[in-house]
Amino acid sequence: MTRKTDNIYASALTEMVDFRFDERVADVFPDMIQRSVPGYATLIAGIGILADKYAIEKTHCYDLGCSLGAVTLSMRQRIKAAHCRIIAIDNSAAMIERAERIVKADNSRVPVSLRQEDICHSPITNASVVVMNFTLQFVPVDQRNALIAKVYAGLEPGGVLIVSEKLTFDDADSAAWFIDSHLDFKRANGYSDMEISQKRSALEHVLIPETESAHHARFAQAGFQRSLRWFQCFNFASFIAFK
Ligand code: GEK
Repeated sequence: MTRKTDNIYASALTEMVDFRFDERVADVFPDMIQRSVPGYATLIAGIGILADKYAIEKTHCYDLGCSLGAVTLSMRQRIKAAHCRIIAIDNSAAMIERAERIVKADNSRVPVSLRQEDICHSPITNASVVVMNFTLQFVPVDQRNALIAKVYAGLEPGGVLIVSEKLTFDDADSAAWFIDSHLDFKRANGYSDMEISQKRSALEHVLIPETESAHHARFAQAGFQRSLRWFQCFNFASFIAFK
């Protein structure tokens, strides 16, 4: 499949509207996420390995905010536990339509259910692995505690939650260094300064990053016994929390 180039913010926009996961974004998504999220491919592969490590026979593995299903496919191709089902959820119709075609074209054994739903309202049951790969950052901040608490309640003992997020930093010097380095990463991947700045404005009220300590505190508050940062590349990190 040829990868369409993301040039959504390449020409000057007269009016700035908040970023949405619509048809235009879904069409260029693989290119957009690869060029914007440092370490994305490594993360996807790593999540497949972790899913295989923690998947328990006859349980559900969730991909919350699945977009085109990259995490779903990685988990599907790795999980060896018997009779697992992957439940992949996104509230964008454009993403789910495309994810259905992509998952159909993959012939791995683990069954997949795709659902167009708001993850804040989705039931989480009988789960051994729950993944939110760059999704929590788009959930309104005042709904995040309830969502993580719901995931905790839906996990079986021994189950894990994997959360990848863009991070912010309490100390202004560190924050500036990471933002600047991420800009260098995007420039190195061919984004112009205008594209970077227009995308930043579009995301300003939509993607709300938090600090690493805020994530660990939320996991602990929900009841998780331990959480670790297992991956970081520039200001993008992934955590695993253990029930
Ligand atoms: C990947 N995990 O390729 N309910 C359901 N879906 C949501 C919600 C919500 N409340 N809020 C946002 N989304 C993917 C990448 S992208 C990250 C995830 C990014 C969905 C939204 O529609 C989008 O598809 C996804 O979460 C976030 O590993 O673009 O930076």
